[in-house]
Amino acid sequence: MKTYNPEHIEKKWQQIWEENQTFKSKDNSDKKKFYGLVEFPYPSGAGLHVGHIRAYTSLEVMSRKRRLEGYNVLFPIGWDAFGLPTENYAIQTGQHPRIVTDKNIKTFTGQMKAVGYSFDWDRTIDTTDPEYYKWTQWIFLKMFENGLAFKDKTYVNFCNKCKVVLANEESQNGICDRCGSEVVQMQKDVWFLKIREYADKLLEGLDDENIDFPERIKMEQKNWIGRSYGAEVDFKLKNVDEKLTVFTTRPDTLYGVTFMVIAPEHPMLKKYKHLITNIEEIYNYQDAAKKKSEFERVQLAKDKTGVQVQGINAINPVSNEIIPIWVADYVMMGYGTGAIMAVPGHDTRDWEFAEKFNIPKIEVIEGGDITKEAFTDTTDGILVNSGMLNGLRVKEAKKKIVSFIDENSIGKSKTNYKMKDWAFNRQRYWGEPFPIIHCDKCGIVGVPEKDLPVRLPNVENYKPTDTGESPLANIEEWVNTTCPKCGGPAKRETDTMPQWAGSSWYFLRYMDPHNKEAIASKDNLNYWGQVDWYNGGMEHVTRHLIYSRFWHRFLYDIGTVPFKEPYKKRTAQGMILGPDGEKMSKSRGNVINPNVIIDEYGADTLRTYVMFIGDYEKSAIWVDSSVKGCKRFLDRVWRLQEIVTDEKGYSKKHISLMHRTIKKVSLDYENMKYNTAIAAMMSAINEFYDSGYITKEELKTFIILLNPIAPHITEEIWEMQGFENMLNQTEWPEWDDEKTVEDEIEIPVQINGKLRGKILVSKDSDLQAAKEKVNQDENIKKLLVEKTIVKEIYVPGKIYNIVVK
Ligand code: ANZ
Ligand code: ZN
Repeated sequence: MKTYNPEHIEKKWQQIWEENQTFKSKDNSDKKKFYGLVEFPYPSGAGLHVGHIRAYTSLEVMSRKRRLEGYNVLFPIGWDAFGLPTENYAIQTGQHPRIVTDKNIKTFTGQMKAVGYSFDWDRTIDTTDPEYYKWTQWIFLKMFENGLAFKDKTYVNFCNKCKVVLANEESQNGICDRCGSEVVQMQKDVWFLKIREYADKLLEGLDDENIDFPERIKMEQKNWIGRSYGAEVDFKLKNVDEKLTVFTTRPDTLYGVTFMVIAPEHPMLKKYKHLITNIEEIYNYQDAAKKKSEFERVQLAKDKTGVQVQGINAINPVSNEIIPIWVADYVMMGYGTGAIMAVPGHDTRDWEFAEKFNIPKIEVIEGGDITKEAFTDTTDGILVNSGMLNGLRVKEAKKKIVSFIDENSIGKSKTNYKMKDWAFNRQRYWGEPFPIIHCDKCGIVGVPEKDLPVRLPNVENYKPTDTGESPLANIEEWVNTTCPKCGGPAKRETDTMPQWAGSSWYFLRYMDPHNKEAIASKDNLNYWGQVDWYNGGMEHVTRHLIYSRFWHRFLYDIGTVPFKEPYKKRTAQGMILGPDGEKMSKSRGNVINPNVIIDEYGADTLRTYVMFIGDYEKSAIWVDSSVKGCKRFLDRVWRLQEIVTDEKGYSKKHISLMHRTIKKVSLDYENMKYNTAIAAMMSAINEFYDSGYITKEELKTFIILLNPIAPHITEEIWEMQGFENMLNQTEWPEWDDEKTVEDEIEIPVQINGKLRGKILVSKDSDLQAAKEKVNQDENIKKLLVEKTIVKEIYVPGKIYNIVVK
């Protein structure tokens, strides 16, 4: 028999699949459909890494299994190709980002094909292709027309190094996500998408019965949106006709307010500067706050800072007490009303502040010791020192005070969200141009649909300008245009969209990637429907998942797509760590290149190992020796062909092993327990070798089970064994639960206490049946010649003892 030569057979099968268009999905087939989606990669210069392999192989396995189960499968791939690394590379090397991108895409494509992925390559999309971004622009235009996109001046997180405005999510910890340098606040004109208006719908969608997300992913989404129920309460100012409105989730603690805090940016400071006697001190404090990032202000503010606003005071609307007002940077202008009622007895931040500035604390909920710390665990607490609320539990007190506030017009119930509107632009070149024109007469005007796409023009220099404007601003012949409304001179918007844009709807385009009239045809949208299973990184279950659910829900609301939620099921893989147990990185030198593994052992070994490496959802350390172990496993699979017998069907000895293995592997795949599925196949193979044979039918079933993981070697064995057609045209095997129970077992036979042989008996056979088997065994028969049997003891299922003289 020829030896197992992965290099040869892998190229051979990849070519056959390509020539036969084996994995081409058909639109609108009669078959059941399965749409498996993996996060399309950013084609960086570094090429595919083993993390990608782990991310993609899971749904690759599912897609191959579903095809064998009779489904019409859509398993597409594409390129999320706009973005900074390519642009920075273009700046450094003077090459056009288009050329850089095409080169990288070519590398990625070659690598993915070498792994043997069953993608439908005819549906490949590229977010930087004008035929694609035409529709990204179209969706933006629809949002603009529907009042969900607006331009506003605000403070933005700006990275001085990347020269780019960052979304809050991209500047967490006050540090630029991309380059790691510190983020500063800068006033800019910014496009916003009103994602907040969709907050309730996005929360609601998580409870949709068509959604099957793991609880931890739902939690991530909920926390990100951060809905909190509370009230806005008005505090009148003393001697000034003005009210200061606060947002509180704890209106029940209103009698415990001993001071108020406003954000340094609060407009009241400017409005009443003539009444404030220490205004200089406050200006200084404002300047200092400007230099801090939101993270420093909110998370790191262990040591509280602040200044009392001298000259104005507020009045508690229920107790009528005079309340001092402070400015402090732990209150953010961007959340609630930018002002709070401080309750040091029951809020930790307020307690630290009061402690530092010697402000009194009032206990309004019984149970703690507020001289030592804020008492915050108040679910079962009873109100005290609280006038009309005394004696009530927190929940009842909340209800009572909210209706009191309502009736007396001193405030109202209010829901707030942590999630801010989405700052939706960058001052960079390599992104989608906005389909927007600025006209002096008509204001901001959308580009007419017929003029889409607005193509990126060529520029000489990809560097953003020092004022933070996009390099597009320098191309006059592109910038200057005519207003589609009045025909007068006008200018194009020169910012570009953020990288999140193209990935917010790509799953729809795969359903009909070449459509010139629409995102996708109604027929195709109806046929493919929801993505059945979406797998990707845990780092994308907040922003990307929220953004794409938002765009999709909007498209549903305007009648473009026929279903509310884009993804039925979402899962996330764990990371692969380097052999040193650390995150793989170039600088550490612990990066494993998949090509090296393929060259040395073959793609099937790479795939097997990456699926065998550990719990799919947990991080796992790369171990070279285990890669070799996986190669040995495949070698043994290959050599099963040397012990194939012609016996029909499953052999009596292996029948329960076969059914057990089919069941285990089938269910484990469904539950993303690829490692235990492979382990079950490894132990089955040990049993075949122990028996010294495998029947043709057993081998056939076995290689079908292994096929989704190791498709090349299994197709080759299929062909060598002369099974009908190709493996990818066969059906997934079924199991019979009754046959999974082992009914024939091997038990030892002892003669005078010594192990002399083994017999195969049915589990519940009686002494008579067992005796028959013993008598048939040639070895034992020989040993009993001329001996007198004194006693025979049979322990069913355990042992057969013979005592002789
Ligand atoms: C009084 C109070 C008493 C509060 C108490 C809490 C505990 P979430 O759940 O995050 O919505 N707050 C309101 N606006 C703020 C802002 N702009 N910057 C900083 N803090 C702000 O929390 C809402 C609570 O955070 C509000 O309820 C307010 O403090 C504070 F025992 O009001 B609370
Ligand atoms: Zn005009």
